[in-house]
Amino acid sequence: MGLKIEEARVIVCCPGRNFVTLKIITNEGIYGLGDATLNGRELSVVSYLEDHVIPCLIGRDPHQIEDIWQFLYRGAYWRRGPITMSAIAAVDTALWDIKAKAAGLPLYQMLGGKSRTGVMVYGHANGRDIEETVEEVGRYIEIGYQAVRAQCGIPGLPSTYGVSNDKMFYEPADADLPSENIWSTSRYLDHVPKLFEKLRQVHGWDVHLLHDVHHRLTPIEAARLGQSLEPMRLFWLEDIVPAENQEGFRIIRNHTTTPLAVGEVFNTIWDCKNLIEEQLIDYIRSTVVHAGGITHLRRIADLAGLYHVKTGCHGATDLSPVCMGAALNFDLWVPNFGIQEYMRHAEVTDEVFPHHYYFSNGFLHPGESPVHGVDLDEKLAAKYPYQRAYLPVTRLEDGTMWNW
Ligand code: GCO
Ligand code: MG
Repeated sequence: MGLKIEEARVIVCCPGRNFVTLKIITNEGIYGLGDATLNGRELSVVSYLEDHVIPCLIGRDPHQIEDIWQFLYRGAYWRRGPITMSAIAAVDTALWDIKAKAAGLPLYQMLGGKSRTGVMVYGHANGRDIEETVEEVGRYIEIGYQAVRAQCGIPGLPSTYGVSNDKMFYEPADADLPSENIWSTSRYLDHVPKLFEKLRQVHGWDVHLLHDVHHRLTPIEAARLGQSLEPMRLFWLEDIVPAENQEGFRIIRNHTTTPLAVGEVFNTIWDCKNLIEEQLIDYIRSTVVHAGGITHLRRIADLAGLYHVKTGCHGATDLSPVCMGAALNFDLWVPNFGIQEYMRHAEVTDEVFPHHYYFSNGFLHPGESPVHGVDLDEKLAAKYPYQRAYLPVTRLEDGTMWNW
């Protein structure tokens, strides 16, 4: 009779933070898991899956990954967008998981095998001021990281993106209603170069340093920041402007050789087509859960490869271990791999999502188990029900709404 999708359900839990997981179960008992977490908008994806996707899956052959992907994307008429693409990603990831399980192979083998021995990751160091941030970068280097993202408090601003009390874990979705951050571009642009000068003085040139601007600048301001950081040789400068206007990157590119990374909020290849084809960026940040799963991310990576753009998948804690497991298999295979973000999950998250991937000497390894290597303990998950949590919003010092 062959393999058939018999049942699919969505599991929402909050072990430390909210996660949405799709479980697809087949008539032969093999099941697959896919991450569908969209930070601050979790329940919209749940509804999309339960009300509009799952009814179409029952009875299908789970091996037909491409056809099911096309059915959910092309067949929906209303295409793209973060809710739709996260839902499609969850289905796609779960189906790849099933295919790998049925074959008895690790997922990276299904994609074409290993292109490298491990996946270089970067960690998140942050501090309230330069001194504390320099110390935190040192801690990451000590535990083996070869690449570290550095974020620092800005004098005169009460809070800043990326700076938290817990140094190994950062969760920005911190309130029942959006909290408000205050932003000043001039204070920021004056401070950040001082941080990286100090980091190079203290930690030298062997460590890769990264920084996330989190969509706060305009192209010409971004160009100035890129220029001022050139002597500090960053691995990348991330999300330097909001990227709806892909052409805006030409201004930045014309002024600086600091490498640019963008794309964690992109959902499809159309969001980065011009950026890639015009070689306006160096790293594409899209990842499995928000960009339509492995099937679509592979298309983005292949396009990027033609234009010397490497991958740098998003890996914040709001992406569940299921996404991380799938991303690591993808990273191990993808020929134009750059780096993988790795923000450690809370212990309780790891307990709910037992997994085979492990960190060693600055690299993550997906493990050799068949499938993507991540499971979900449903009984334990049930002990952590959903809690509404919003990402913050940002205002300028005069009260104007700005990009968070
Ligand atoms: C990153 C990201 C995250 C996002 C978060 C929002 O580079 O890791 O910018 O920190 O803010 O994923 O949900
Ligand atoms: Mg980012």
